[in-house]
Amino acid sequence: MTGRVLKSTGSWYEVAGEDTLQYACRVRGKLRLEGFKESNPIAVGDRVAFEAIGKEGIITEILPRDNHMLRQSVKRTGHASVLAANIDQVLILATLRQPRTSLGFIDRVLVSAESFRIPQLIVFNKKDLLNEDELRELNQLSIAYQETGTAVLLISAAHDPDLTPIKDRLQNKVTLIAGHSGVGKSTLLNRLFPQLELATGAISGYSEKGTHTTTFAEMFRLNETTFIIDTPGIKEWGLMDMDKQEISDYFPEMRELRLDCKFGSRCLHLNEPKCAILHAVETGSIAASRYQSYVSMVTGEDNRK
Ligand SMILES: Nc1nc2c(ncn2[C@@H]2O[C@H](COP(=O)(O)OP(=O)(O)OP(=O)(O)O)[C@@H](O)[C@H]2O)c(=O)[nH]1
Ligand SMILES: [Mg+2]
Ligand SMILES: [Zn+2]
Repeated sequence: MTGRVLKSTGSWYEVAGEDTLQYACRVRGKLRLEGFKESNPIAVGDRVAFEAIGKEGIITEILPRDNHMLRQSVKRTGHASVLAANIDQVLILATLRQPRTSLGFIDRVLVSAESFRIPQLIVFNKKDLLNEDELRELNQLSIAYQETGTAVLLISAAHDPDLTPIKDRLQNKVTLIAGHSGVGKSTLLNRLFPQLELATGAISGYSEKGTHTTTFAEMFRLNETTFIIDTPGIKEWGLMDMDKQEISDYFPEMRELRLDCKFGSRCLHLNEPKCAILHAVETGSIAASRYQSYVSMVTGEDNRK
């Protein structure tokens, strides 16, 4: 039988079987897990073949992945673990306050998803906390992202009486929810699907930061064709395995323009002469903040605040 991994502890895996039942699985001893450079060979979202024995199972094969999202190891830089595999869309949950999400973070998640052509959706949460100036800032930001082709929603997960616009976008898909700790990922999921009863945490008044209420990624099957992956808050999103030359390909507003650069595909759009991207930044048709994110990715600087 085949199934999808909902949860992984490293030694056993919770698998949603194609028969709609759930199985606690172990990995067959001689299953070769070599050739994986990531620290976890089986990730949430993986499709696996397994032999069921009652409510338990033994995984005999990991089926090929359509895509995956990597998470940089906190302890060992240069190493990564697979956050989730076989995703249909990425929902970035962001906030201007409590905590403030950096634009660098948003753009890095967008670029990671775009490198697999995984559709993206940005949802700004906690709009109830914003004053008029901040709401104006948020509206401008939303317009800038919408102009690059990314869908944007403004919500208050805790207070909006009706969240159906966002619920509708999750139907019949596997959605990964990414965002800093404390932005309200689990709160949003509880509002949309009360049966989940996920733990949510308080924001510390002192640091305005969350305190990692969710500690590992977990996928939930909401119905036969709808899955959602809640993830632990991620502070910095690394870009693994990406060449400098390819990064502008993952900025939709740069993708076609870059063909007009004098140095063609060798142009990194930093200070080269007759660069079409630099020209578009000067005229304002590429947002300055997006270009700043691009530069920080190419030069390998830390995420901007
Ligand atoms: N004011 C306000 N607070 C909210 C809103 N949504 C969530 N919160 C609060 O933000 C805090 C953190 O919410 P969580 O859902 O635990 O955040 P999370 O993203 O799951 O955090 P981690 O699991 O640590 O990654 C809780 O105290 C929520 O009540 C909102 O729309 N408005
Ligand atoms: Mg959470
Ligand atoms: Zn260029």
